[in-house]
Amino acid sequence: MSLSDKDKATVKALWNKISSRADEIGAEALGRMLTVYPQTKTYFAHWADLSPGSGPVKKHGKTIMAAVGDAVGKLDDLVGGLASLSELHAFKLRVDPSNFKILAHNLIVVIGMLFPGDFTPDVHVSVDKFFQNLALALSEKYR
Ligand code: HNI
Repeated sequence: MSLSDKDKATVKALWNKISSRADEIGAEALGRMLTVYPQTKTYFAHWADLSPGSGPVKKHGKTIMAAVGDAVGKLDDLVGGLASLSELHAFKLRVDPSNFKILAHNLIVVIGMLFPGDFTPDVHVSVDKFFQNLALALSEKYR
């Protein structure tokens, strides 16, 4: 389901509130994904430490959230905006696209956890749609 103008405005407003803690959100979500969905660890086997709060988890959490912030600026064309990142995950990293939804889920959990007052049901709906569309855009180059 594509994002309505209201969804886009809601996502942008939320991002303005949470972006100063983006690194923390990314690290927490990535650490949780690797712990709760251990099948995702296979892609990061070359890291020295995959446990929550480790150096590589913090560093990559920051990288992921920079890309999420970039996507917030491209809500009108997520497929085009994320094309090269999709290509990288499809052909170089060979990440099964089902994992994008798993990370999206963890990001939503962490945003709700760190910003309980802002994460109303309406915001939850728009943010969920955003991450589902982001996951879909990242999956675009697989076929
Ligand atoms: Ni992902 C590298 C963004 C989901 C596995 N990933 C990146 C990079 C960005 C990025 C940015 C760095 C690219 C570069 O070096 O040019 N990844 C994102 C985003 C999402 C996502 C925005 C979804 C929200 N990636 C996932 C998932 C997995 C994944 C779900 C696997 C479970 N990504 C990787 C791996 C790398 C990676 C593996 C290389 C990391 C490294 O350190 O070698």
